[in-house]
Amino acid sequence: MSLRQILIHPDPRLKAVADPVAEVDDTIRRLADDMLETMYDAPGIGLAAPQVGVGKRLLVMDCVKGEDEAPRPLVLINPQITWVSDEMNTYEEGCLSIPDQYAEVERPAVVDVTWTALDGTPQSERFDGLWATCVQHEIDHLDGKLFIDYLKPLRRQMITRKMQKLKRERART
Ligand code: K1U
Ligand code: ZN
Repeated sequence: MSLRQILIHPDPRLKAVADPVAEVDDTIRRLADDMLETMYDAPGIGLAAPQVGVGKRLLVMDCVKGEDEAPRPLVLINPQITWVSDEMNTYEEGCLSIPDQYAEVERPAVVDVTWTALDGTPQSERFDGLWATCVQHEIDHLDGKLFIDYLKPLRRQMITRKMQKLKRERART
């Protein structure tokens, strides 16, 4: 397993719609392993393949909160939201591709998701709470959408400028 570099916004690879995974092979299994390691190292609760520069529809997440609770790493290949609740939930979201910036985003509180697992079997689950917020945030990444796209243009511009400055500073060091 190895750590992958997380792309920082703005980057055209974060705006592209990712391609479906045609076959779960060794390349995909290694990508999933690397992404889980990268997510835990960051640390984060989710990570989508475009964030590490791979335009495939694959995401990982683990929203287990307490230290005393067992980790629950999930790998979702070709995930699809099949149902959303009318009830909405607002959560202060962050993003590993937009470091140190947080904003409230409103999304459906409960979602049903289907996907293919690493062993190739079809899966489905109803997610709520932070899991529901996270899976929607990550599926947005697969569609080239960032949480700042839900904000008013001025706020989005301010955050984008901060990220451009951060990238210039990082390139100098
Ligand atoms: O997609 C990403 O960039 C990962 C992102 C996921 C996410 C966070 C909050 C709401 C929705 C989706 C993160 O993991 S940001 C880091 C973070 O939230 C966190 C880090 C350490 C402990 C707990 C949370
Ligand atoms: Zn994100």
